[in-house]
Amino acid sequence: MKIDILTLFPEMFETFLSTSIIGRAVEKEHVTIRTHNIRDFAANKHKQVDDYPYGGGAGMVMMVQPLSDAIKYVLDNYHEKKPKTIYLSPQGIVLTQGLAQQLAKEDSLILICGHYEGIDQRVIDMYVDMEISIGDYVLTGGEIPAMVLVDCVTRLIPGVLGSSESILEESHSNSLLEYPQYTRPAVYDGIAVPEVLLSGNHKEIEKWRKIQSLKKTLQSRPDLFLKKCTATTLTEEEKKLLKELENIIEL
Ligand code: 4GT
Repeated sequence: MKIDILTLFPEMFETFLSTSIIGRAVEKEHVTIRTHNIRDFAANKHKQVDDYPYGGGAGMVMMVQPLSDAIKYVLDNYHEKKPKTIYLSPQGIVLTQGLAQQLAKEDSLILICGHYEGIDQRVIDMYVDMEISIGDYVLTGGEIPAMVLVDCVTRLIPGVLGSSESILEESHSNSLLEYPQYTRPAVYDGIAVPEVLLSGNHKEIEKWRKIQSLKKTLQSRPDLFLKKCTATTLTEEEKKLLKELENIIEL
């Protein structure tokens, strides 16, 4: 996959793109990620990229010209097929694991990072295919949301994760949260690892983990739990585990 990121602060991406699993994915060319400084496309001699909002109000708006020219530059120089162009903003549809799975199938993406009060609407109208939010809160810029999107999409590209970093059994891929994990030592500060995990009884371990997942989801994310109960029909095994769960926690 090819990803072009348009930002006023390309240096924010340096550590992210060269570290850990993302760094390895870049090195192995599972993904090609370029950052472009929007300020380089400012036509104005002061290299101005923002201006006062029409209609008044607080803050500044990112101007249409530098952003448009940056997008055109990326399209003309790096892409034959039109990449899916995404603007990260609190007004977008919320990023989910399902959306990340869809995006992971794309050949190329352009990510636009806003600052100040956001970007001129005409950029969105002319070039943006999709507006994406990483959650219901406000940040100072779209750079961290762009990193969040790059991280969660890149790890879904075949070959990026090793077999020990498997993505088969994890939070959100089945609408349930992950069960608790433990590693050595078996006892720390007098606190022991749940005995079943040391038992070697794989059927019992699987059952314990499923109960823990259901319990954790019910406690932390009742909304997800409800989705799981309505969108999918519970298997007989899950119904049985829920009955057992009723005895463990107060509903
Ligand atoms: C939050 C999000 C986002 C911001 C989010 C334009 C100016 C947007 C600042 C930027 N805040 N961007 N993508 N929840 N702030 O995804």
